[in-house]
Amino acid sequence: MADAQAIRDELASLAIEARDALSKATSEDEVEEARVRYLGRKGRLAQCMAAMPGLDASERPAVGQAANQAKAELNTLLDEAKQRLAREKAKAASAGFDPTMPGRAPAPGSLHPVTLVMEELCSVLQRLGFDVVSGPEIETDWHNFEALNMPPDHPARDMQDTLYVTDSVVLRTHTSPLQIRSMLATEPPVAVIAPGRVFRRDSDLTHTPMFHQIEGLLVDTASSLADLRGVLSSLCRQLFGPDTKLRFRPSFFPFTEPSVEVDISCSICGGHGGVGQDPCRTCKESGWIEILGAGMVDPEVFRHVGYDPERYTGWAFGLGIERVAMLKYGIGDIRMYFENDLRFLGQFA
Ligand code: FA5
Repeated sequence: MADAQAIRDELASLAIEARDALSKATSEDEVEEARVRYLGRKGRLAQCMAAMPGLDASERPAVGQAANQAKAELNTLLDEAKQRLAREKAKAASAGFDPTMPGRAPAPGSLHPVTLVMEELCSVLQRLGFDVVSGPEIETDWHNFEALNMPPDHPARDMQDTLYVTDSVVLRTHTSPLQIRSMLATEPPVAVIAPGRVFRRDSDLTHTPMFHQIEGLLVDTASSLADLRGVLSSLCRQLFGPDTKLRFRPSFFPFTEPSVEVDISCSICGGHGGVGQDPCRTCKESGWIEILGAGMVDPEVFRHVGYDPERYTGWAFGLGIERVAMLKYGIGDIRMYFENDLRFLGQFA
């Protein structure tokens, strides 16, 4: 038979000890330790409860009530100790606050060099009167190739291999499909530019599988290559300085006739082919660097979009933005633009 008085004494003394321990606790760990010791499954209160069935039936209600009171008191003591510690912690944190210290500013981000050059190109061309248009990066084969005179099996497709989403839908390989979309959407005169991302199966020092182009298209009744030259000269001088020279070389694109490739004098060596005694690696000592393809819109392309080739003439150009950014900032490896190294990207703010 258990001793009711002994249980009562134990309940009283565990309450006194718990009060003492919790009022002195200086950490959450110490509070938890006290909880386990007094209120835990094998703690002192649980031991008192375990002894209850051995009591005389007449004594059980009173001892049970005393045990419940002790339990309620222990819970209150635990809550108070936790609240006290939380208050002390908050006070300590605010005690270290110095309102005269400079704030911790978040590191400011900066625009990507490709974005900077794209915005500069767009703003110069918009001032010359071109409207900015955009179109899908996942493009139909017809807009990307066929309407631009590249039927299936045309050899020019080899230079622009890409991912096929279906047999007739591709990741666009250039911004030239925007020529087609713009002409289908409106009657001449047309003067648009189309900046955007394009995709090809390319990868080396000067080629990435994803890159950016800006397309330019002008169509009216009397446009000529001389106008194109004027627009491009003004664009390049704004970008690379007033002494920049322009060179047109004959080339071939299936959707322009005649076609040209446009070089600018090398901004690294000033067009001399070398810097002091050193040969210029950027232009491979030629003094010139290719930045875009261009030409007069092929009459066959006009037929595809329902324009009368007897009435209208037009020219178009497509410029690689990473290439221009490499020249402008003197970057030797195009892949650096896409490695996301903040030490590199932070230099273009
Ligand atoms: C074209 O893409 C034609 N659509 C351009 C054009 C438009 C011609 C309108 C006539 C009329 P090309 O494949 O040469 O042409 O690419 C144009 C420019 O994109 C190149 O001069 C180069 O600067 C850039 N370029 C091409 N491939 C890559 C690549 N993989 N990575 C980075 N830049 C590239």
